[in-house]
Formats: sequence, structure tokens, C-alpha cells
Amino acid sequence: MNSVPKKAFIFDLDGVIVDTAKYHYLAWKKIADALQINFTHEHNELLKGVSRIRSLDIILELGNITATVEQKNQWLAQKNADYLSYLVDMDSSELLPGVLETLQFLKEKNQAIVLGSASKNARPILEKTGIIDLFDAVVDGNDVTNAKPDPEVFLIGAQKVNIIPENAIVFEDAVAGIQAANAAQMISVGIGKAEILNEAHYVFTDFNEMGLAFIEKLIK
Ligand code: B16
Ligand code: MG
Repeated sequence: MNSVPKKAFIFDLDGVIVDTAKYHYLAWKKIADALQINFTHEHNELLKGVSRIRSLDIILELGNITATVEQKNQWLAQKNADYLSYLVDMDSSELLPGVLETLQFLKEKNQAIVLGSASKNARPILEKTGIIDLFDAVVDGNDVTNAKPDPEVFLIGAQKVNIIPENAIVFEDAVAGIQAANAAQMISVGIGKAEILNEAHYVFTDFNEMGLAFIEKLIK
């Protein structure tokens, strides 16, 4: 008899599965340029894992600009339309190193695979990259009221596959996401730089560096 409980492996999207930060940057840059706000790649780091509306507020704060709700809605719509235009040709070649192998390995091992993302565009991205069928549950920006570092997105994700938080593992590239995973009492695995993601239980540059042996250890 197998006494090992099934676990939930929860993946963030942007920065973990695909590198869409570059497209978010290009789309926000157009809005910032039009408003004469200096918006650099370093500023873009502040937007990782952050909701669309909060991202706009951060950019407006950089330029000391106050705006009406109508203006903000217009910029949000413009930004998203531009962002989506960069995703038109997206395919599996945009999957980050080792992601597909990791997902397939988890599937073979009969583990629950969950998406936990702040993005409202998560589903089309999973479809375009050809991996949506590997997911047992998808929780995205349309499903949550409280943004990361609030644990809501990951707690809903684990609940959807009937796994208790203690048996869930979260892969995240953003500090707020690591904090959300820790607040949910889950195991947090940072994808990126150890000096930035220092609150994570483990950190790897990417899934290739992590290796399947590490995943196997998490399953046991
Ligand atoms: P959208 P994640 C986040 O996705 C991005 O990191 C963040 O930069 C973006 O603003 C947010 O999604 C909202 O995205 O405009 O597509 O709804 O990292 O939580 O997967
Ligand atoms: Mg992310």
C-alpha cells in the first residue's frame, strides 16, 4: 500500500513557466512614454507578480501622476490590448528551461498540478504553449480578490485539488509570491536569484538546475 500522500505542485506563470515580463515591459513602456514617465527595466522588476491595476498605480507613482478612474481604465485596456498583441505568435518554444520535463514527470508520478497566477491572461498562455491539459486546476487573476503576498491564490489552488496546504509546493519568481506561499504554510521554491528570493525554502535558477531528483524528493 502506498502511504505517501499525493501532493499539489503549484506553478506561478510569468517568470516560472514563461518569460512574459519582457512583453509586460514593452506594453507598460508605451503607456509610460506617452505620459513622459521614465520607466526602466529596473522599475519593471517592481511589477513582477503584481496585479495589473497595482502595476499601473506603481508607474503613475513613479511619474507623480494622479488620474481619474476613467483615465486609468483606458490605460489598463490599452496596455492589455498591446500586451496581447505580443502573445499572438506564442508557442511551446517560449516555455522556460526544464518546465515541460518537470510537468510531464509530475504527471507520470500522478501528482496534482495547479496554476497559481496573478495574470488574467493565464489560460490563453497555457493554451498557446500547449500545456493546459497537464493542469488539474487553474487559479488566476480572475479568481482572486486578494493579490499576492496574500495566500488566497495558492490556498484556492490546493483546495481545488483537495490537498492540504502542508502537502503543497509552490514555484515562484516574485518576492510577493514566495511570501504568499509561506503565509499559506506551503513549501516555497524560488525560481531566480537567491539574494532576491531569500525568504524561499529553496531557490534554483531554473527547473534544469533544480533537476527531477529534487522533485522526486518533494513527492516522498
Ligand atoms: P495580467 P504571475 C503576473 O503574473 C505578472 O508577474 C505581473 O507582472 C502582471 O502584472 C500580473 O500577472 C497581471 O497580469 O495583466 O496578464 O492580468 O507572475 O502571477 O503569473
Ligand atoms: Mg511570476
